[in-house]
Amino acid sequence: MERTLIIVKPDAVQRGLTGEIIKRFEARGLKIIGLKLLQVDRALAEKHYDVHRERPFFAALVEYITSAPVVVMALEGSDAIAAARATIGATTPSEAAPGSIRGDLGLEIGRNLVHGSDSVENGELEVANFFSAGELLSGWARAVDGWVFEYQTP
Ligand code: DAT
Ligand code: MG
Repeated sequence: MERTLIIVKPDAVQRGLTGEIIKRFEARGLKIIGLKLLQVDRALAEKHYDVHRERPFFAALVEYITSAPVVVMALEGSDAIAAARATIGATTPSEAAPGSIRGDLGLEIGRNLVHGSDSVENGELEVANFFSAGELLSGWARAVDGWVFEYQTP
């Protein structure tokens, strides 16, 4: 089972799209193992986006993610990284496929609604950056697990 960190970004929370976005990951079959509302501080934002530190948009990115509350989720599932990124869609919403979150709900790269981890390694690291061990319920059994996961019941 892979883990991915999903952030419902400030624009999505402000637009009242939190439920719509969570619904899509739930319907996909991914299992919520952590969920909370928080306001990201500068230190956490800079850590989360450290890979982009030298990019020209870094300051705006940190400003955006710290500007208002976000909802963060840790999700678990087979191929969770690829599945979640497909559900999220391309980085630039105007180019994202219809049916994806960004393709259905957004237009601009600086207001692209949602974050999802891009590798198995980063999924583990990002979940640990946003959640303490005590805030995660890993491996809890859902009634539907055997109908979502053919072989790997967590
Ligand atoms: P993603 O969020 O699809 O994983 P990323 O990791 O490449 O995309 O970039 C992280 C965020 O940084 C992205 O959601 C929006 C912002 N960003 C990326 N490239 C950008 C660019 N060329 N101009 C402005 N913002 C950008
Ligand atoms: Mg990324």
